[in-house]
Amino acid sequence: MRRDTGLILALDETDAAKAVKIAEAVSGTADAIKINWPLILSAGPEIITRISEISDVICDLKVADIPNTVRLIVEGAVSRNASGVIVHAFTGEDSLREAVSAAGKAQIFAVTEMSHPGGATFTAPHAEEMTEMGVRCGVAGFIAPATRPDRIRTIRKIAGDLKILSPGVGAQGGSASSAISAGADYIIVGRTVYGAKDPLSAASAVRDEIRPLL
Ligand code: NUP
Repeated sequence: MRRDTGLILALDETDAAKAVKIAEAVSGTADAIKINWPLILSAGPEIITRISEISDVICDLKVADIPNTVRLIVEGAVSRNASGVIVHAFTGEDSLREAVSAAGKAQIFAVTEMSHPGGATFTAPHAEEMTEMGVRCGVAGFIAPATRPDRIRTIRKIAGDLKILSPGVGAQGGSASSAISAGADYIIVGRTVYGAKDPLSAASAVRDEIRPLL
């Protein structure tokens, strides 16, 4: 995945035609487009391939399962041309290793601490351990919360030069520049961009905010 703008669009728009239009408008301003269950469930898994014709695609499937099922899911996403897949780390080392192996040349990103308030309950107390395990398993990077930049700083110390992708900007209250300053490589932004009247100008505003910090 390139790093020109540091912005990843979270395309949780459930109207498939609208989603493709937004992807086309924003693709030059975002380094990748992240798609999640809401769009995949409304448009079907073929949307992964369709969006991959426009941009690098990260499938945010938050895979959390036994190793065999993890492999089947990751292979299903990668065979449809996903460049990356987001998986949960709490499932443990065997599942995470299987994800990395199933991904082949595609990248696995492991969730450490989730960005919403509930993420503080179970994920935060184990985020450091999950990051250490991710490093051991050979993941490409981690998902860490823009809503808690101090936690990005902590996770960065463990992650070394692996990638950190941070959601939680805008609608969830986090700041893009604070997250990048704390050590994130990419900001993941959803509603603030795809829900805007003019998604391209909303994306450009985030790009301009973080550009001096990249
Ligand atoms: O901890 C996480 N927080 C989070 O918001 C891990 C995620 N993968 N996400 C995803 O990022 C979430 O599912 C959504 O697709 C996106 C954030 O969207 P928004 O809050 O900017 O609209």
